[in-house]
Amino acid sequence: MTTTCRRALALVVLMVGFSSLAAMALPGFSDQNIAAGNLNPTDTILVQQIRITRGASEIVTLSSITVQNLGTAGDGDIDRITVMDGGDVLGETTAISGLSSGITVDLGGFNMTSTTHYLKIYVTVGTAVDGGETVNLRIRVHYVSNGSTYTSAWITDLTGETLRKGGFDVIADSSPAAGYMNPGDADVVQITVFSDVDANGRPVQWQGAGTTPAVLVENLGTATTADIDEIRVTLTIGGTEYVKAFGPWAPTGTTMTFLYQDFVAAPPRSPTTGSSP
Ligand SMILES: [Ca+2]
Ligand SMILES: [Ca+2]
Ligand SMILES: [Ca+2]
Repeated sequence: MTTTCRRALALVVLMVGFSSLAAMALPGFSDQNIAAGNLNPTDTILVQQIRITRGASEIVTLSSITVQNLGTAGDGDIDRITVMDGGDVLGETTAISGLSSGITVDLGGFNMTSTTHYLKIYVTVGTAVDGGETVNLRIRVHYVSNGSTYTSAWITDLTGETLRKGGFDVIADSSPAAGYMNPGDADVVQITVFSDVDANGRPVQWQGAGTTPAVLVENLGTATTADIDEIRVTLTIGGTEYVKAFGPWAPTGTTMTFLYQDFVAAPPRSPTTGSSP
């Protein structure tokens, strides 16, 4: 190779380098790691937030986003996807079919007036969830920068969310270990913790006086009404105990039903209305 040839090669490499520097001026996208937790039917919850930054002299318009769910929640589990900037809705869709492979939400040509914006992605949960389905979104942004169109790389939600069927999101057994009971003995045989742990900020409220059961107790063992004399059920809600005092174990079949008024004489709360707790 001659000296002239080497100079020509060096020049080509240098020009490629300049070209790469120009490309680095495009906007930056980063996931903000929203960990919403459990989502219940009818909830509209922020699940992903993306920080977008542009250069001070760069003119950027956001055209649309592609949204894909990498989790297991299907078309019937999510009713709506909404994209917001601050308190403004930039776009939304109820055409959820195809979410597992990617759907488009039109942002109407949103002009980035600030150098930093936060795209907020909300999902509205449907009413037919089984519970346990997962939402783990990833987004790519289609935009115009200084007159040229671009598509960002995929931006994946760093923490996914889980759909729960509503009401109590976690039910855990913390019963004492199995033991023996003799005639005349009374002891705690079961402790179960029902928790409302979700992103909707609404408490589970128990049904007021009426015929709707508050608690069902079923004996899955072989002891009959001749073997079990009495039962007592204690509900502890927010540190307050509501007690059904000792009374005869009198199941219908295997199951005994306790009503609200078995625990409280005067309702401390109105019955639940509205969306899922
Ligand atoms: Ca998330
Ligand atoms: Ca709940
Ligand atoms: Ca709740």
